[in-house]
Amino acid sequence: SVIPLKSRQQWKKFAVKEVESKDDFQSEFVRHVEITLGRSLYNCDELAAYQAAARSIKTKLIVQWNRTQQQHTLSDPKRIYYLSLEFLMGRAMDNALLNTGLKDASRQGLDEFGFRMEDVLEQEPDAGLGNGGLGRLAACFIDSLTTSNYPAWGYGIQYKYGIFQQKIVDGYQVEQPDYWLVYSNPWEITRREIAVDVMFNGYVQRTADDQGIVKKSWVGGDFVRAIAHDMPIPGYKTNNVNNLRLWSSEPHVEFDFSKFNEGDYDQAVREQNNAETISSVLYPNDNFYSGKELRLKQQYFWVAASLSDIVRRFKKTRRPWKEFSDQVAIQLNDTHPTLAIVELMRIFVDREGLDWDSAWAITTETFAYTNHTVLPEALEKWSVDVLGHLLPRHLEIIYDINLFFLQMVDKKFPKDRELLSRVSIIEESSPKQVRMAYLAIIGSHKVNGVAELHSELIRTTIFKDFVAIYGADKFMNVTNGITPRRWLLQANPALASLIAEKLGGSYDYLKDLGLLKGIEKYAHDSEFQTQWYNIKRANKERLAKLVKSQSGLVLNPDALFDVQVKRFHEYKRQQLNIFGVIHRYLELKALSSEEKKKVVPRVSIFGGKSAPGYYMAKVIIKLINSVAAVVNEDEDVKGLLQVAFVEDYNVSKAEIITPASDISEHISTAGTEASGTSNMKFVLNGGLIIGTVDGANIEIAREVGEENMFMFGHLAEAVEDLRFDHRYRGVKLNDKLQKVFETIQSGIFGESHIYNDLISSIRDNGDHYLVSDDFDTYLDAQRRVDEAFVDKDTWVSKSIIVVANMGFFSSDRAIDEYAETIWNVEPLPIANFDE
Ligand code: T68
Repeated sequence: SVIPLKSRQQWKKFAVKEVESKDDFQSEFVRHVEITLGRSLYNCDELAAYQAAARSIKTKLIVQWNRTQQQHTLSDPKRIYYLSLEFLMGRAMDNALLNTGLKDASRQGLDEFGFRMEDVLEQEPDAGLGNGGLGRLAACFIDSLTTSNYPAWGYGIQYKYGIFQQKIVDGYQVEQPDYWLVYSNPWEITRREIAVDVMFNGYVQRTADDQGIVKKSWVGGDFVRAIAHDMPIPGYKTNNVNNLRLWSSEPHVEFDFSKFNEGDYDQAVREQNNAETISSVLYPNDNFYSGKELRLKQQYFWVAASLSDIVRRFKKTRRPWKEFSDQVAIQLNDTHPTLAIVELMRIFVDREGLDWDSAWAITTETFAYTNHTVLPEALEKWSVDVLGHLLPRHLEIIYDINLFFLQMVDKKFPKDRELLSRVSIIEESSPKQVRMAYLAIIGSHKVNGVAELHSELIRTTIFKDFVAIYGADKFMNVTNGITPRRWLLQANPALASLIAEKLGGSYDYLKDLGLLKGIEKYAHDSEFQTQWYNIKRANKERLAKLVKSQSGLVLNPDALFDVQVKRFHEYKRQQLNIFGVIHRYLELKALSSEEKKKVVPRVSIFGGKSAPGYYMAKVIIKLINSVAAVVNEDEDVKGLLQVAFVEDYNVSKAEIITPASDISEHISTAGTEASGTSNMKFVLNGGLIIGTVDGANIEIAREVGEENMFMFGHLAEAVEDLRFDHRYRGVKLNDKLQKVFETIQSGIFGESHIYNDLISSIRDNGDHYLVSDDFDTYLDAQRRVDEAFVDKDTWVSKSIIVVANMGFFSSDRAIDEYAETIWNVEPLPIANFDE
């Protein structure tokens, strides 16, 4: 499969020319319009322009991708494999242009052909292969892995339908399918030759060898084929191009003609459809586990294909198995890929003939697990029956892992039966369940949380017993981060440029975010403040344009923009925010016209999706939209209060919304938001935060200074007692919240029965998320926000100071921490060499 040495010179004469200049770009562009798309200059619309431009840029990426992979093959470094069921990539084009330095050349090129870059970029559908923070974290991490020159692969699923598109109809969320591949994906290479056959069902066969040793093998099941789709991942100013490999499912045999000829057409088609169903849709739940069999099928399908690929790559090096974990680090993004631990044991023991103990030692050295939540309803547990039916051999291996683990525990803590039942991988309930988080811990050498408080909480609550068993060193923290390339340079080019100017004309800070500190000394420089303010103001206008195009609502860009955009969840407490808005509305209506003159105008902006089956979250969305309808039409509060709901919040809308906030809300019940990452994005763009003492808010406050944050609410330590109080003494509503509830019940926001369950969940059913407990201090924090906003100079100086101190929250820092403390890998820069 290799071109012979003597032919290589000839080959190189025709080496693909990299796209570097405007002319290169235009030449590739025309070729793609005419040859790839079969169109002409008489028939080239913006969509065609996007598709041709994307393919032209991809040319450069692929050349570098090939070079990177070739060098990795030669130097054979340890590779990082990031297994994530979600990669919330958003759009690829602007990111690729900025990373490769082709933006100006291609802008000019497009311009000369009569296209505006902005319009062409708009043609790209978001790659919405994720729900929220977890999926976006994977996208930021793969960006940082590449930019920092780590040899890394992402593995995921190429869902045919990404996260649904949200429409708001009569104030309610309506879901529509997100068929993002309609015009195919110009960024990927489909490699039909890289196909893995994945088995399901079947049974375990036992055969004895000459010495009477029983060998087990899994046989007799049905096959589904996994096909590789590769997305080249460019880094910022580096030749390193990593790979994101996404699998799609297909029937194993194209079509069962025997069934077809027997006249069983339906059955033949059904089998075809069943196979394709596996990769057809992303499950739309965030922080919630639903236990559907198809989801388990997705997990094994993806895990089996990815591990087969990883093991095949290792085998090509002809190294002994004991070197596997020196060459391979596999990071489990949550428990979704936990079956990989079991699959690797099956490969080692059943197929490669390793003894159990050696196999186990290598396996645990290979894997590490990241936990993203302590919410009990989000922890994965698969029914033993379902798992055993789908994956009979894997269930046996899980039982063996559990047996050896419990024996070890029993040795360490003799006769503690309670402990054994608490930590057993198998929950002895009916039906019996496999606790995936426990399996992930036992099969990994490191377990990490995603912010300091969260990592402390997993050590002291849900995984406490495992700390006693393994010692505290196995459990660590790596605070999340975000990529400053997408979330500053791409989302806010004007601010990125102003900062570069102040830092001596260099964009180096985008790779070394600590350098931001250098702008702090200009925080009180009035010319700099004006430039800073004007950029924020322009970003607010850009957001106002988006809102107007969606709903017709015209926002006042001089008002304080107060933003809460994230998935809808009771723990994230959008209800607290909207109750606060209703309170503000009532107060404003009671003011005299003299008093109104002193009010700080405010625009409350919401956005986010609810899981389609999450009733309470959907009620909250309806309430927000209904409040918006009333407030925006009320002459009494005109110019003082507006409420906007941005439909279909996604990555590309986040790029417009994030740079436009004055204040953003991160107001989860303390101890529930593992980290949050949008908090970091807003602050990096000069927005201040109103937030609870939760997740990464705490570390942000430490870095940027508490005096520059608006913190409120009960602490995590208090939560349990407050809930206990609610249960036994009932919930006390203060007058203001009581008044808000009465207003809702008066029917001015639509028939009051719509909101009965929302109100009762707080007033009558224990207020699990402590809305009543935090309402007063929330209003007080909002009052402090209003007061601070009046003094423009101080506000802008705070905005500058917080940005200057955000260096820690780059995902480059997070990835370096993983590399050093978990994976034990070093960067490997790619020379711009030829062979
Ligand atoms: C988020 N988790 C955390 N889960 O909520 C957030 N869940 O605090 C954290 O910053 C982020 O992870 C990154 O660490 C999620 O986004 C999910 O989306 C999810 C998806 C499937 C099943 C369960």
